[in-house]
Amino acid sequence: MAPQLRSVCPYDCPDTCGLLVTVENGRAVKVCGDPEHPVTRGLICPKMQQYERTVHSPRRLTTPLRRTGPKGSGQFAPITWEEAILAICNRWRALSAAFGADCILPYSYAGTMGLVQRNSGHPFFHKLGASRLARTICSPAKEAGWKAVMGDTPGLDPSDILESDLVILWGINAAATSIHTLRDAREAKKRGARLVAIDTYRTPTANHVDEAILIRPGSDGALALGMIHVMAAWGLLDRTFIAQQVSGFDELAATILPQCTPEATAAACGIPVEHVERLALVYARARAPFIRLGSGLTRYGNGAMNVRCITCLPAVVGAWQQPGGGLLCSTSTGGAFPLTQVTREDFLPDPPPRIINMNQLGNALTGLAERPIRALYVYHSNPAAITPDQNAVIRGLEREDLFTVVHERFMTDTARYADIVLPATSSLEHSDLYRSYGGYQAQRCAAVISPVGEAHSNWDTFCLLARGMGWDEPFFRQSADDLIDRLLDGENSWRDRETTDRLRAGETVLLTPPSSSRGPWLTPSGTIEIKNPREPEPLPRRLPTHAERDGYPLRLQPAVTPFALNSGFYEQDQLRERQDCMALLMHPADAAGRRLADGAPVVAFNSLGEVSFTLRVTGAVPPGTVVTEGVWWREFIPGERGVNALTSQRLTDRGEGSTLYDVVVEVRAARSDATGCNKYMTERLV
Ligand SMILES: Nc1nc2c(c(=O)[nH]1)N[C@H]1C(S)=C(S)[C@@H](COP(=O)(O)OP(=O)(O)OC[C@H]3O[C@@H](n4cnc5c(=O)[nH]c(N)nc54)[C@H](O)[C@@H]3O)O[C@H]1N2
Ligand SMILES: Nc1nc2c(c(=O)[nH]1)N[C@H]1C(S)=C(S)[C@@H](COP(=O)(O)OP(=O)(O)OC[C@H]3O[C@@H](n4cnc5c(=O)[nH]c(N)nc54)[C@H](O)[C@@H]3O)O[C@H]1N2
Ligand code: SF4
Ligand SMILES: [Mo]
Repeated sequence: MAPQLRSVCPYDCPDTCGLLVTVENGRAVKVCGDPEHPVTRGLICPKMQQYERTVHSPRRLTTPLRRTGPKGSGQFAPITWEEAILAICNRWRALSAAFGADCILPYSYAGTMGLVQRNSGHPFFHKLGASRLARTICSPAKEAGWKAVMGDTPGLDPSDILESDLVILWGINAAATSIHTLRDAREAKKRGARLVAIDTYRTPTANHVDEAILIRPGSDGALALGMIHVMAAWGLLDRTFIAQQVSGFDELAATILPQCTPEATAAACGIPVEHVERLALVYARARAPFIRLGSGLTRYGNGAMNVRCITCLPAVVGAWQQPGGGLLCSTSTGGAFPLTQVTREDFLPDPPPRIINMNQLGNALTGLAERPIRALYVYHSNPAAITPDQNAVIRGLEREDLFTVVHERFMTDTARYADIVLPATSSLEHSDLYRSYGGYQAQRCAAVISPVGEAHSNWDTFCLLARGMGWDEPFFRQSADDLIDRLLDGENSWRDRETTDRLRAGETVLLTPPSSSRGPWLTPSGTIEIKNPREPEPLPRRLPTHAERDGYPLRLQPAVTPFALNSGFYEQDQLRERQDCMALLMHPADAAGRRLADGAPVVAFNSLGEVSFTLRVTGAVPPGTVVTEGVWWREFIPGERGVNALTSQRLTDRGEGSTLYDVVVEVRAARSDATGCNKYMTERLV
């Protein structure tokens, strides 16, 4: 029988599922969930059920390539690795000598979440003296909002949901993005819990809950403060818990809460007054209310403040005292492994080079007149598709004088603009150590097949580049497994010797946070800080979003699809077909007002750009909001631009995060010659 080998899902997903891979004749032929995994217990999402189709896709890049046509044309010719490394290092040496090494910018994010492969560019670029990248596209505002109230208190164990009697899935599309959270929430429901979702449209998660509350984008802070107002007015707060463990409530009550009436809240959130009151009542009366907070609501100009307001809820009702009660943003297991052994901050020059915010790549490539970026190295990220303000990013990538290298598994929208493309391994072809950010599991895994074609892993590529630069540090002569060993050196308060030995042996382990998620609170005052004097805004309050000042009538939500992960998985035809085509979901009243019919080709536009979609008229979105799901590859969309041509480079209130959901647009019919469905669908129809 063909062997089944253990691996871990490498994608940017909180679940970090255990996998079993069947290998035949050196090829992965089947991938399924590992039933012995203590957390994920064999359940994996549709995206990964045919991972072998990604790994052995005919679209895989198998050799290095050199550009032969205009930038963006996708015309390339194969070259050898030696030629590629020589060309890159020669160019970087010349640029560094002429302009300083900080004219080189690395750009990476989360193609793989393994601790070694994900971070393996850091030591290289630190030593090179390249510009640094602030990797803040995902959810730093969530962390900032949590931290403002709870300090360094660790996140709850997600399995606490099972003991809750009220689970609120707040701004999280768990059916798509966290299937094990949904599994546990549904189990809690079977045991009698009520499930509520708070979102901006009816996502697939809404099918599993007792009540879906659809609010105006970015109004969550208002909703949370309104709930506190109602609970205070009705005498439903836990005054003893507040007196003993919370600071700043009285000031909140005196200065902020009076304006947060149910009427003002309902108006801000676009829901009836009774819904605000009912939610407050249900929350206050629950024995152990559990809030699972997603990231969608944090990607706004007021994102961190919204999280702060919501984080006050469990404090004012004392939910933290009950098993099953509380709030989970994410688990941060950063302390478990000495990551600086990989990132090597000590390689940085003194003074350290400038930092470029990844959300503002467009500005960095087009607007730094004095010290322009002259070389870009992209690895495990697809900025031409996923980064806000796509028009600015692409204008930058089109610059003839920008030397761009892309290390990738596929010919992505970004790779099309490269001068040199390097083929990357998939997770089945390299070793790594994985830890979850939605739970406490960690696991080491080795390659289960040889690299496809001439692909190299991120780490191996940086070792080749280090050699090409003529560096003789022993650090760059190690293997990925040597680095994993370093991450597992010694024990610490997260993992004792036995756990560490089991990790070394490739078993899944559960890390133990060194302190409790239910207090003592790891804040400077030792209390839950509703008032935080170290914040520019010491008290939570209602802040406006960016886009409400922009003057377009419809809120746009660039949401996720269950059948892709950011711009990943579009290489699998079957998954892409399940997404139909790049659609814009609109409420019937908004469509009627614009004389637009279901299936019509439409264009959404704002001051940043315009994007073609196929209209889907549906009651799943409330009036005033439009939704598109997925980050499509350019070759499968009706127009020239994807949804991020409409999103902006503006940052969150705290954390310098992206504001991808803080967008407004207007929508019109497309010119009559535009095709309504994507090219791919059209091809299928003819
Ligand atoms: N299938 C799939 N899984 C994924 C991903 C994917 O693309 N596809 N992406 C992965 C990544 S990188 C991440 S960060 C996570 C993100 O996973 P989640 O934390 O679930 O975040 P999002 O899907 O961005 O947003 C969650 C929900 O928030 C809603 N939302 C948007 N704005 C607001 C608001 O103002 N208020 C409220 N209450 N809700 C709002 C959106 O409609 C969406 O349904 O998922 C990961 N998993
Ligand atoms: N409109 C819109 N924009 C979004 C989002 C959204 O929901 N909507 N989500 C946002 C969020 S939350 C995030 S986190 C970002 C994600 O941004 P990215 O992390 O850039 O996301 P991906 O689209 O997954 O692109 C990762 C790329 O890495 C490649 N890859 C995978 N493994 C490896 C490897 O081992 N080595 C190398 N070299 N390459 C590898 C994959 O082929 C893929 O093309 O996007 C953000 N942008
Ligand atoms: S994407 Fe998430 S749910 Fe799907 S297999 Fe990977 S870790 Fe599990
Ligand atoms: Mo993300």
